[in-house]
Amino acid sequence: MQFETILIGSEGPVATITMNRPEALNALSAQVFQDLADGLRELATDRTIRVVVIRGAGDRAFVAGADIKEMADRDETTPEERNWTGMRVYDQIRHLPQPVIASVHGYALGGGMLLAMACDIRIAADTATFGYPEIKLGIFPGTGGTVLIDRLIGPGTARAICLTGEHFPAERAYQLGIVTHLVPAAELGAETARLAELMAGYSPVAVRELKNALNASMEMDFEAARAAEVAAHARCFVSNDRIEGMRAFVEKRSANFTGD
Ligand code: CO8
Repeated sequence: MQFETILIGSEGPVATITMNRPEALNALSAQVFQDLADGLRELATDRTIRVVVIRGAGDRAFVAGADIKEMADRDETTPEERNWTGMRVYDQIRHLPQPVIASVHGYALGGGMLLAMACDIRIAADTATFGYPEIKLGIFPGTGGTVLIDRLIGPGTARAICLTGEHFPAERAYQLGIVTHLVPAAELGAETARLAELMAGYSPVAVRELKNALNASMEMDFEAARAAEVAAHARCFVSNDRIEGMRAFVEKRSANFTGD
């Protein structure tokens, strides 16, 4: 797959998306959103890929937010459309059938922190820096940014992060749940690979349906989410992978999941 602003490569069942505008700290331009949408669409239907990793090129940033220079130059007549376009890309990540790992080093700011939060697993180097600085630009975190942080870490601290715009270190992001795994910077690649390999060994059916249930919990009310969980679990239970997983346990061997 060839794109202007991102690189997508794979090693066995693990695909890696590299945000590739290091000269702009991997800022999210309209072209980046377009490339991500196209790349994710292809990955979603690729049965050989079982885990997706998102990382930033260069040594300074995961992603330093939306492209401010592009936004500054724009006489914005369709801000709502731009918001929805970005939001749909974050939704694509949350709804991708494969688990998505954000492997974060350097700056993860604004839309970059949101990109990480849209991923299922967020592993960060202890030297990484987070924040929602949008308020300093005369806007606030759009493209679903207020809603996702609120659901993820709770309204009190979410409000403070949005309103102060202050940067905070990876350790704080870990305490808040913005980051799920924190490692010394030198171990980021190895720990990302370990987690990817671990999840690549699980049933693609179970992983997909688990994500459906977790997304339903985030997006629906209590009863509707529980009904969606029951339906997702039932689809998982009738899979060949479920039979294989349980047989393998009984026969004291590792399971060989095929995704059927
Ligand atoms: N957009 C465009 N270019 C950027 C961005 C960005 N977000 N961040 C950094 N760059 C560029 C710089 O302009 C600079 O380029 P150049 O060398 O050509 O001047 C290069 O990257 C290196 O950056 P700095 O020289 O600034 O490096 P510093 O070490 O001095 O500072 C910082 C690093 C602190 C990360 C600083 O670059 C910074 O504050 N960046 C902006 C962070 C930010 O405010 N992010 C939020 C953006 S808004 C957003 O994400 C949500 C918008 C919602 C969209 C809704 C659509 C309607």
